[in-house]
Amino acid sequence: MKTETDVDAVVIGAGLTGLYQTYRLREMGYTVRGIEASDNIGGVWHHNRYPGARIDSESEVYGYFWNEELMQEFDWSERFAAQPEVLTYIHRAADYMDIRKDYMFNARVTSAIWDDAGGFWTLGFEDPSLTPIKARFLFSALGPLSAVQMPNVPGIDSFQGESYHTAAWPRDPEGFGPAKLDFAGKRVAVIGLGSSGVQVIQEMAKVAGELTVFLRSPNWCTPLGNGPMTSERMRHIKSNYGEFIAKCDASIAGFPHEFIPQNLFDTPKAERDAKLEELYHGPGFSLWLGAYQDVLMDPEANRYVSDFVAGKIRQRVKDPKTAEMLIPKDHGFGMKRVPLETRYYEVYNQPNVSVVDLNATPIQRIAPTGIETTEALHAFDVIIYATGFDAIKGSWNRIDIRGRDGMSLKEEWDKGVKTYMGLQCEGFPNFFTLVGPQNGATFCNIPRCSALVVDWLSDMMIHAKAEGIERIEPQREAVESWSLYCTKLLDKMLLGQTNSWFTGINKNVAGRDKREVLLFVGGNPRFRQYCDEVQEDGYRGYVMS
Ligand code: NA7
Repeated sequence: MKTETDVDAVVIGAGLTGLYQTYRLREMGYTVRGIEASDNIGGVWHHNRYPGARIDSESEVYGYFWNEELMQEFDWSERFAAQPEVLTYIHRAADYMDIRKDYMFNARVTSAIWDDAGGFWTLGFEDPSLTPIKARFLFSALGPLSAVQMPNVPGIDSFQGESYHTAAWPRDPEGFGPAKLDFAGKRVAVIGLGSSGVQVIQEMAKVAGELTVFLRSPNWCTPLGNGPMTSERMRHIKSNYGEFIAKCDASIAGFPHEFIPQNLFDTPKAERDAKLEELYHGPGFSLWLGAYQDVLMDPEANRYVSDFVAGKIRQRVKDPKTAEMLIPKDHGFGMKRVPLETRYYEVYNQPNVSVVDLNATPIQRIAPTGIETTEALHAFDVIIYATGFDAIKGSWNRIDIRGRDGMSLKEEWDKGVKTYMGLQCEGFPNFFTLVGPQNGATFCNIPRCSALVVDWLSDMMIHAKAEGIERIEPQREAVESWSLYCTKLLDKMLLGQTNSWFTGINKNVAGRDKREVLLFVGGNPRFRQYCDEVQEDGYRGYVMS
C-alpha cells in the first residue's frame, strides 16, 4: 500500500546544484523541501571564505547558463571572481528562483532510511527537536568538496592561539566575505598546499609578520591570469554568450579550453615550446586543459611539460633549495588538480616567508603554543589548516544512508563505489547523487555540468509524473557496466595512476589508502551523449514502476 509522505521530494544541500534541483522540482509541480545544514545558501561559497578564495574558472562560465536573464543582468568585476562576488551571484540567482522559502536551514541530516514496503525515505536530523521528514524521492546535492577534513595529528584542540580551516572560515556577519580578522604582524602557519593553501598563502604573505608554510606535497601551480573585467569585455561576453556556452559544452571539463588535437612530439620543438610558453601565461586552466592532446596520457609528453613547469618554478623562486622543495617529485603536471596562482612562487623570495619540509621533519603534534615537528617547536599566533576535504564520497559517508534491507551506503562504498551514471546505486531506490562519485559533473566545471545533470534528471521526473512512476532504481547490469566504463576511461589517464583526492586517497582518513574509481573522466560531451542515448532509449538501465 502506498504510504503518504510529507513531500514528494527532498533535496539536501543549498549549493548551486541543490538550489537549481529544488527549483526545477517545484516548477514541475512536485512538492519539494530543500534541507540545508548551514544557516544560509551558497554551499562551499558560504563556507570557504578565507582571504584569497576565488574561482579558477573564468567568471562568465561559472554561473547558471540556463538563466539568460541573470547572465544579461550580472556584471562580474574580475576575470576570475573572488568568493564574495560568487556568493553575491548565488544570492542573486536565489532571488530570481525565489528559492529560500522552499528550504529548511540549520537542519543537518544525519540519517536517510528507505522503507521498501511504503516506497519512501525518512530523513532524521542532528537536532532532536526537528521532526523527521518522509519523502518519496531523495536528491542529495551534498557537494564533492564539502566534508571538511582536519589533519590527523594530535593536540589540535590544545592550541591557544587562533586557528582556522580554510573551508570553515569565520564570516563577515554583515556581508558575503570573510570576518574582518587582523593578521598584520602575526606569526602565521599554513598547513596544506592544495588550491586553498596556495590562495591563502598568497594573501597571508602580504600581511603576516612571519609566514611559515608546512609543506608535505607540493603541487604544479600555473598563473591564473586574473585582472579586472573591463566593461567592454563584459559587453562582449553578454552579446556572445552562445559562443562561450558552445565552447564549454565542447570541452572535456566544461571550461573554455580545448586540447590541441595533436601530439606534443609531433610538433617541432620551437613551435611546441612557444605554445607551452603561451599557455603557461594564458588564463585559467590553459596549460592543464588546453595543451597537446597526449600530455595527460603519455608519460613522455607529460614529462616534457612537467620539466617545462619545473623550469618556471626554478626561475621564479630565487633560493634553489626552496625551489626544489616546491617542485613535485611524486607526480607529473596535471595528474592532480592544478592550483592556479598569482605571484605565488615569488612569495617564497620574501624575507617574512619560510618553509618547513614535513617530509624531512614531520609534524608530531599541535602544541599549545604552535606546531611541533620532529626537529623543533615552531611558535605561532595563528594556524591555518588548508587540509582540504574528505573528497567526493565523504559528504555522503557522513550521513547514515540505508537502502533496501538496511543496506548501508557507506559500507557498500567502502567495498568499492559502484553507480549507474554516478546518479544511482543498486539497492537505493529513488535516491539520486548529484555531483557524486562517477558522475559526469564531478570532474567538470561544476555549475555548468551539474545544471545539465539537473536538467536531465528533471526530464526523468517529468516522465515519472506523466507515467505515475513512484519508484526508480538502476539495474545491476547497468551499474556494473557503468562502473567498468569509468574504470576503463580512468585507466587511460595518468591521473588514474596517481594518489590524490581524484583517486580517493586521503592520508587523514583511515582506510582511504587505496585508489578508487570515483571519477568519470570521459568528458562532458561524452557524458551528455550517454545521457541523451539513455533517455532516447526509454531510460535504459533504470527500472521504473
Ligand atoms: P586539497 O587539494 O586536498 O589540499 C590539501 C592539502 O593539505 C594537501 O597539500 C595535503 O597534502 C595537505 N595536508 C592534508 N593533511 C595534511 C597533514 N596531516 N599534514 C600536512 N599536510 C597535510 O584541498 P584544497 O582545499 O586545497 O582544495 C580542494 C579542492 O577544492 C580544490 O582542488 C578545488 O577544486 C576546490 P597531501 O597531498 O595529503 O600530502
